[in-house]
Amino acid sequence: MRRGIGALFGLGLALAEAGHQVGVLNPSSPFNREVSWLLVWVLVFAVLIFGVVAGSLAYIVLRFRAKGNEAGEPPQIHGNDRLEVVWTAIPILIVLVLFGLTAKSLVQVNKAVPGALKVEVTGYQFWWDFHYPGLDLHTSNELVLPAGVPVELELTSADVIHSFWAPGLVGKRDLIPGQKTLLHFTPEKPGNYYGVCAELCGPSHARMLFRVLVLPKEEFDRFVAEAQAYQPPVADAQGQQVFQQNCAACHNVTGKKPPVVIGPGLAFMGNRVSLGAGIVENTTEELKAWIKDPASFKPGVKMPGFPQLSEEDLDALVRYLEGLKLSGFDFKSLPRF
Ligand code: HEC
Ligand SMILES: [Cu+2]
Repeated sequence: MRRGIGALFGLGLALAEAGHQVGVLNPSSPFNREVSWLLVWVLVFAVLIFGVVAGSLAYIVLRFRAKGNEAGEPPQIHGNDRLEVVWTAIPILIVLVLFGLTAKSLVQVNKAVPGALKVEVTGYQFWWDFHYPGLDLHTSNELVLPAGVPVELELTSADVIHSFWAPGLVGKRDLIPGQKTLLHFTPEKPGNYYGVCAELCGPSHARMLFRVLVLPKEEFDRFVAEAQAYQPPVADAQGQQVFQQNCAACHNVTGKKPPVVIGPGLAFMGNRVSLGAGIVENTTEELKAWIKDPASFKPGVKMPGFPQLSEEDLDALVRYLEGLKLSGFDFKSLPRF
């Protein structure tokens, strides 16, 4: 039964992107376990109330139906104090119980964990920026986290209100300009988790996705160590030149947060599983198509297209971008949630 309901809930998200399995009743973090436990309680009461209401209705319809031989109206009944007190008191009791359980869960999931890994998340129309202040590390659109380690996200927005939601890991939290909100959770299972913006934020709101790549702790530590010592490789000198001339004003490739953020950091482009804020797989064809005309992927996108680049320049540029990577990591093979 749990699975059946989980499947129903997951259906909308499954339609949004086939291949990712997220289910409210198939939780893979303590946060989601807390929420799914609450959901079970709400369902229990909902089914109970439905049973009582639908059952009484069926009983009354059958018991008091016209039998065919009565003339005129049957005897009329006006009010029943005892019944009315009962049907007022019971719902109040149910609401109080649900309120208590919810309050307990709210306290539970919002508790700060000392020593949590801190990540600053900034929302932009229509992409996500991630900065790890304690690690001097910066990524965009793909949040890399260690499994089994508590995380504290500090969320804000550079423009309008967005909302961070990775259904397989944690509930939604708004990103509000000029304000910082916190979100605590602990990812448990390594995987490639699907994320979305859950607050209407402009023409490409529905295409403002992201990924959370949860790695085994040792792999994450290796990723951080190598990212900190990162010297962006130059796989193609001509490509690097094209990049400097056309792209470097908006995109940083160092893996550190630049003083001014305009576009996503592209430091680990060759390791990326997705492109365009999580909307398509990171392949050579998609990357070329994106650079030529990002607006065909995302209406209202804040990146100009580069249809004027020669095929040769574009090939060189893409070779350069795909060479921007840390070797020995295969994020594409992570299980999808
Ligand atoms: C005016 C600033 C600007 C310039 C110039 C620019 N970009 Fe972008 N770029 C952006 C913004 C903003 C985004 C985020 C778009 C979105 O997803 O909504 C982006 C996204 C991207 C992405 C997808 C990144 C991801 O995390 O999924 C790639 C790849 C990219 N740009 C490559 C390039 C290349 C290559 C050039 C040069 C030919 C270039 N950009 C020039 C602003 C710029
Ligand atoms: Cu948004």
